[in-house]
Amino acid sequence: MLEKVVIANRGEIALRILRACHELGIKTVAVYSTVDKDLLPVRLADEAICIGRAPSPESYLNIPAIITAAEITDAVAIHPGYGFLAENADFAERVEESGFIFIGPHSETIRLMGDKVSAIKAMQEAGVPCVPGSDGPLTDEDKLNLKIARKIGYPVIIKAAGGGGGRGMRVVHSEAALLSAISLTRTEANVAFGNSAVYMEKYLETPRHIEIQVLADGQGNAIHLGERDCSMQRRHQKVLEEAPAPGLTNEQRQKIGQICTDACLRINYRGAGTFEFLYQDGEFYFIEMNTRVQVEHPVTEMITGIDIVKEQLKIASGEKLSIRQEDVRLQGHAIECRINAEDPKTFLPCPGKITWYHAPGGPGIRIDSHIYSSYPVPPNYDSLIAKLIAYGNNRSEAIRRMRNALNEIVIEGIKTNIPLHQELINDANFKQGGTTIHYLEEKIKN
Ligand code: MV4
Repeated sequence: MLEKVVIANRGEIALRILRACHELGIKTVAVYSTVDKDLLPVRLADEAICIGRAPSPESYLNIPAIITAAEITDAVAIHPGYGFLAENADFAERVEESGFIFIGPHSETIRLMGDKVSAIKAMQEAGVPCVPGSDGPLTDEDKLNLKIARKIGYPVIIKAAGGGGGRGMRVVHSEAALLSAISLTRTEANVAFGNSAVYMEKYLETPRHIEIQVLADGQGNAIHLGERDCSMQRRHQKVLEEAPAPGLTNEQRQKIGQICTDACLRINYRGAGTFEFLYQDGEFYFIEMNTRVQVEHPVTEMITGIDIVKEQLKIASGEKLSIRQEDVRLQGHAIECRINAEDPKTFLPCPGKITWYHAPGGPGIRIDSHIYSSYPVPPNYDSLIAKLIAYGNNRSEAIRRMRNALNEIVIEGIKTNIPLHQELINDANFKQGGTTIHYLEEKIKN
């Protein structure tokens, strides 16, 4: 097993990784910015190294500082968590070149998936169903682009190859708007990502966002852990996730899961990964692959009993997967509410001191959070302060437990989106299940 790991992240995920390391007897090194010196993972780690000032470019995005922290502590591996450098292929490459293990896929895999055009091409070749589209980057030939769009059928969507996660996209409803939309998206993509490549897809109007969790050891073994439904989102920020996806049949799950594990073997994938799909009219359409552990991984852990972060560490240490597909049993239902330090009405971030914190409990309740009474939420980072996860033997039990936990939790001193979650958990359409990616934004309008 790995001897010592640098946790190149902060907040709840740093604590989550620290707990997994300590369970496996791995020593931990926390790295932190000056504003995070009192953070729980910093207190609990075996060693802690300050890597710079509060702004993330000076600390959590500071590649030389993080690699130096690994060098001076004699660590053997670096876990990037999510966000920050987690999907930065150059970081993974420099970690490898410096003689450390990057806890994630090979840097080439991260690079492949970071370019959405090459990711889709790889998936198409591996037999994964994709959205009908341009099958490659668009050229500057107007006539050809008009022809491609006409063949796909309007509406179409223009996406930046360097984008992802909702950045750099434009929906086009008619031929008259196509060419200007392509050139506008190109210009924006060039500014935002330094890459002007764009591609075209059929625009799906009422999809759900369903993603498949995979684990692969890079030694010929890959399994899937079923799916998560992440459709409840606002402006590409997920708000509530659940597993399994309401209404999906076991046959559908097995089929798409097998497609994903086959693809992992085909591209020699290593580590934890997520295949993101749009799901509409009973069909799956691949859009992107995430090469990191995701915020919402706990709902999958709750219904499988598998610790995804521990599996990441075991894979990184060179172990073969010890879980076979037939050992993966999906049982019950789990829901995660992302609790943010933000105004529940305006969604504006609301940093400040938490004057009182009471964590809810009881059967099936899990909280992944680094907060405590008197914790100051700094203004410099993402506003996620806690993930409240409720497990039940079925969806309605999970919902009832979540409702009770939301009534029990107390976070005073700052505004949070708990009131939004309380409203959502009682929402008739949510209770029904299977709402689309547009549901929450429409609901908030009213
Ligand atoms: C789409 C789409 C509809 N049709 N692609 C947004 C995030 C990025 N991962 C891909 N996104 C979308 N791609 C086609 N062909 C709609 C979205 C989309 C979306 C997807 C998942 C979750 C939330 C979303 C919110 C708005 C749009």
